[in-house]
Order: sequence, then C-alpha cells, then structure tokens
Amino acid sequence: MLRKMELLNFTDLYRFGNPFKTGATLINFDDKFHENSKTPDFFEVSSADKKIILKYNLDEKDAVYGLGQSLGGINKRGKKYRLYATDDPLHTPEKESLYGSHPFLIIKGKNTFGFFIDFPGEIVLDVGFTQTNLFTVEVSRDDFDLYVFNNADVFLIIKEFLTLTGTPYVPPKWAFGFGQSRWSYPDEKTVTDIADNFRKNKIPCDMIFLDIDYMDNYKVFTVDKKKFPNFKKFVSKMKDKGFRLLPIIDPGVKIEKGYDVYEEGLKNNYFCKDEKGNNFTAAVWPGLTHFPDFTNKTTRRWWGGLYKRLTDEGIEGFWNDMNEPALFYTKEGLDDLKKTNEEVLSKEDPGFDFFKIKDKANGLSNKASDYKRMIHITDKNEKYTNEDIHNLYGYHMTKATSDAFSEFKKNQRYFLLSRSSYVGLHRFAAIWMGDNQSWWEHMLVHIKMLISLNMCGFFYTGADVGGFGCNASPELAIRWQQLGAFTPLYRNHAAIGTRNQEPWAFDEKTMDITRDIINFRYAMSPYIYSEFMKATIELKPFIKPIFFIYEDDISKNIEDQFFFGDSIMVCPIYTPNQRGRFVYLPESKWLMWNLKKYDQTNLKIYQSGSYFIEAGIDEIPIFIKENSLTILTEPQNYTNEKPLLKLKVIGFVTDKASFTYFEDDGVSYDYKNGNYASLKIFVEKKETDYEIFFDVVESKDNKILIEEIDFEIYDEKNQIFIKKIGKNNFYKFSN
Ligand code: MIG
Repeated sequence: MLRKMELLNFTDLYRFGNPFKTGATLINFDDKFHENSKTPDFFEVSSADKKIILKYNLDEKDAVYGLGQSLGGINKRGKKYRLYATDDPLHTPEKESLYGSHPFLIIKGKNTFGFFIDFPGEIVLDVGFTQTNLFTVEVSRDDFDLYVFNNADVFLIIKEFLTLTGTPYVPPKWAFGFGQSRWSYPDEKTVTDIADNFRKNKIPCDMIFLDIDYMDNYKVFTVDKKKFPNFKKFVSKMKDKGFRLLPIIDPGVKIEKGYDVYEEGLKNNYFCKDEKGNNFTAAVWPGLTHFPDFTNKTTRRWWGGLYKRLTDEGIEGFWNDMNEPALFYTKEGLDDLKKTNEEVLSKEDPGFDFFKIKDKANGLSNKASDYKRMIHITDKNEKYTNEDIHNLYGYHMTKATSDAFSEFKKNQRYFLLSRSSYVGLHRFAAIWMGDNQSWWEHMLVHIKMLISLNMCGFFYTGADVGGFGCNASPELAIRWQQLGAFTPLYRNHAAIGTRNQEPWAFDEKTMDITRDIINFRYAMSPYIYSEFMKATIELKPFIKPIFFIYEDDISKNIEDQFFFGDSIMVCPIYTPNQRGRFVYLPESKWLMWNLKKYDQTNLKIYQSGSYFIEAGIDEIPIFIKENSLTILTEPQNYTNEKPLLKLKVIGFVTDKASFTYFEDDGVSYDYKNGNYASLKIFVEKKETDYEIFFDVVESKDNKILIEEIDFEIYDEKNQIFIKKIGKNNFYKFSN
C-alpha cells in the first residue's frame, strides 16, 4: 500500500506499508495522508518478494550525490552501495558497505531533486554500475518512508532535509582542537608521557583518547586499577594541563560472574535474545559477551546511566565503538564450521583444502545468519531480528549515551563519537570514518567522505589522520596532518602494532612542520568556530564541494578541493613525492596563501583558471575567495588557555566583504536562546582605501572580549592595506 502527503516547503512523503519508527525524523506524520497515491514522482516502482525496487533513468549528465559514509566518488555514479552497517577494517575500492547508513541522495542534472529513504534494514543502490544510465534502489522490505525533496537548489534540499531530521550536533569548543590517539595508550605513565611531549615540544593539543586497554579485561565501564590507580585524580591532573581524556566504550558486555554490569543486565533482561529466548552470545574483545538491546528504552536508560561512572571521575566525552554491532564469531558459527568441514579439519595435512576453510573462518565475523538470530524486543513488546533493523544498533546505543548526558549534564555540551550511525544520529553525536589505512589513496577517500558526510548533516567529522592500519611514512604523516587541519574533527589515530605517528615519532623536521600545521589550526580557531556555528544555525554544510557553489562545467569535475567555511578553499596534496598540484579556480579572483606558518603571510592574487601550484612539503595551498574575510588569532597550547583578546583579519576585498565572529561560553547550549555575542566585521573598498565598520551584538552573559583587530586586506592589484582598530571603534555603528 502506498500513501502520500505533502509537508514542509517542498517535500512529498510516500509511505510504503507500515514502516518501523526509526527516529530519524523529528516530526510524526501519522495523520495527514492521502489514501493510496499513485507511484512517487521521478521513480518507477516495482516489487519482488517483499522487496521494493525504485528505478530512475539517469541522464548522461546527471550527477548523484549523497550517501554520507560510503566509498566511491562524491558523484556516486558507476558504483554499487549496500547500506548495511559493517565493521570492515579494509576500505578497498570495491567495498559496498561501511559502518553507517545514510540513505539521503541528491540527483542534479536534467531533473534536480533529493530523496531520503527512511528504512533501518538493508538497501542496495546500483548507481549506474550494472547499466550506465540506470539507477536502481532495492529496499529489502516493503515497509518504509520515501521523502522526495522537490527543488532545484542543492543547498535548499539539504536545508529541507535537515529541517526534517534535525540540527547538527555541536561539540564543546575544545573539540575543535587537536586530538592524539593510539590503540593504545594503556596506562598513566604512557598518557602522561604523551601529554608532556606535547607541552615540551610546544605543540598544541586538547584531547587524548583512551582505547580499549584502559579497561580491566575489556570489561566495559571499568578502569584497570593497576594501570590507573587513581583515575579521578589523574583525569583532573590532565585537565589542569589542558587535556581531556576520552575513553572508548564497546557494546559487548563480558560474561563474567560477579561483574556488575553483566549481573545487572542479566537480572533485568537487558540483553538481546536468540531464537530460543536465551541471551544472544557472541565473541568480541572481552571474549564471550551479551549485547544490550538498545531498541528498548529501559535498556537505554540503564546503559546511559553507566556512563555516569566515568563522568563522575571527570570524563567529558566518549567514543562508542564496535556498534554495528561487530561480532567476531558465535558458538553456532564455529559449530557450523566444524560440522560442515569435518573432513578437512580432521586431516593431518589438509593441502589446498585449507584455503576453503580459511575463507570460511574469515566469514565467521559479522555473519548474516548471526544477525538473523539476534532478537530485539521493543518497548511495545514487538520482536525484530537484528537483520530487520540492523542499521539502528549504533544509533540507539549512542542515543542512550546522549540522552543520559542531557540528564546528568544539564545544559552542557559533550564530546561523543559513534562508529556506526544512521540518519538522525547527526543531531546528538558525531562519527569518525573508521579504520582507514596509512595509504595515500585513503587521503582522497577522507576528502570525499568529508564532503558527502557534511551533505547528510554530519558536519563535525574526520578520519584517522595519518591512517589507522599500516605504517605511515614521514611524508604521508605530514601531508595528512595538513589535510586534517581542515577537517572539523582533527584526530591522529593508529592501530596497535603499527609505527607510531605522534608529531615527534619521525624526525626533527617532521615534528617542526607538524607543529606549524597544528599551530595554524589553533590560529584559525575563531574562524572555524564562527563558521561552524553559522553552518549549524543556517543548516548549510560547513564543508562544501566547489560544485555546490559554482555551476560551470569544470567545477563539476573537481572532487579534491573543498570549502572550509565560506571563505577558504583548500587544495590538499594527497599524493607522494609531489611538490605541488593542479588546482582549478572557478569564476572569481582568488588570494592564494601557500601556507607555511600562521604568522607568515605571503599572498598572491590569481585570476580564475587552471594552474599548477608549487607547494613544498611544509606548504599547503589554500585560497581565500574574492570579497571574503578570514580571521586568525595567536595559537595556544590548548583551547581557552588564555582569553582571546586579539584578532587578525586577512581578507581579499575588491568590492565589499563581511565576516561574523561568534563568541559564547563554548560549553553550554545557551547560544540556542540567543545568549552569545557576535561581532560582524564589514570591509568596503573605496576609491583609495577601505572603510571598516562593525556591528556588535551582545547578550546577558556574553560580551565581545576582543580588544584589538589587525587588518591585512588585499585588493585585486595585490596591494596590501593594513590597519589596527581598537575596541572603542567596534560600537560606533552598532545598535
Ligand atoms: O576491532 O578499539 O575503529 O578506532 O582503535 C578493532 C580498537 C576495534 C576499532 C576502531 C578503532 C579502535 C579499535 N577498534
């Protein structure tokens, strides 16, 4: 059965059957349907044993954007995708699934429109892979909501999608600083050394991540007393030095008599069941575990409450890992392997038959038949197999975390990453991009995923800088640090057994260059924070591809340059042994900054066109857009070390430009009620010089603290206009 209704500004909702309520959208649309609609606009619909297939004929020139966390290009054409949350530790190009499911897409071309399929099970999309011009979407059940966004403007489509699904998550201000991670920094001594190395080497850093080895035997919500004899004291000591410690949390609860989390879960029936009604059991890091049934509200409340054990010790954020959920193996899987391969296993020398078993043994992880056996029981006592609602496990786990935070940390922002996600999670947490490798190819994947994720509401995101798996070379580490400086979540992370990749892990020169990069990141902090807040208020992605802004034929092809905020276009170098790269400069004129140090400006005007831009290993080409401004400040060891009193505005103004500097406490949600200050800076070109004026808006608790601004404004002839303006002048034109 298909029903239809119109909503918001230009959205049509088509309801197939009786969908599971995922929580992705904020509004409950149960009433106002027209009965029995015809088929949805744009798509041809067919069905085959409980599946629904949507078909769309692509025009030669159509581009398809979206799908958030997925491989392939920003233009998704020419590949197949399977939305089914998967812990895949090797992101090679042919892979179809990663950790999250974000079924939001935009087709731009002959017809331009967007659509979102709200469905928590498997969706397979063939975007012109099997047949060049045929786009098919196969939804594995005939119960789902299809939202069609009817508009020709991509930004309006995204805004409508975010109006429907919610405003993006805003982390505390310190989360825009740098974070150092490794699997693992397992004890006090190691963490202390890392922290001291940052301060000793004068490299800014705000966050240190604790991977699984901080726990006692991987028992979730425990801290190993031998490794951290007084955790609370240690957390507070680190905070005094300007470091937040961010522990990892896994969903699997170790089966161990006497372990209170296990005992509580058992007693209260909080765990997922198997088909026989026993607690579902699978192995992950702690060995055999049970999995909380997060679809259930009571379980979520219990789980969320457990984080309090760590927040009571001073912890202000977490990363929820393994929540696809990842399963190493189950007893049933092992038995099956033994039974069906008895012949091979009993042989003393299995010969080539060994390879058959090897593949099957690998197939024990994240096995479809195990997800089918894993049972959820909702608040309304409805039963679902995990397969039915697979893509919601991480979403619900992380919802449990964030709901708890909003209870015991009232009006306080928190840091929260989740590995698995679904649309809607972007309202209350962030995701990182999972287990990439120290491969140059994965830097390009990082750029593309960053853009696609921003389209889907995941504004605050990033990949493991330096690469997670494999060993990083010094050159790769530097280039990736440069790229990472222009991603909202800026975290260096590496897997166990790989080469260390902290800034000092290579050689003196690599460390010096890395220090300059991270210093630049901190110098940019007022720009980043102001632009990020603006993005969330306007519901417009913080990171944007250039073809969302420029409509020319060349821009459409450029997938390796992006806008960081509205004023800066970044052209990262992501291939080895390159001392430069080709860039395309659309439409207007540009001010190039071949960035070395935050306080060394050596800028040059470029006309629009294609160029090879030279860039040494310590340089990264960025371009300031014509008639726009950026702002910098002095870097600090960590966010809010000192009050921010001075700004420097660097601008390229041939007519007029403005920038809104945003200031609030950086930790509460007061900004939502207008409790923040902003300083709007205007620069206008006159005959011989520039006119500069301001608009100050202040609130009850937030005044503009800036005392002085240095202006460095360039005109089209590369002439520099310099001026210093003191606080008193800010108020001249303000109300
Ligand atoms: O099976 O906790 O993506 O960031 O370091 C691997 C160990 C489990 C996967 C995460 C990664 C983390 C790692 N985890």
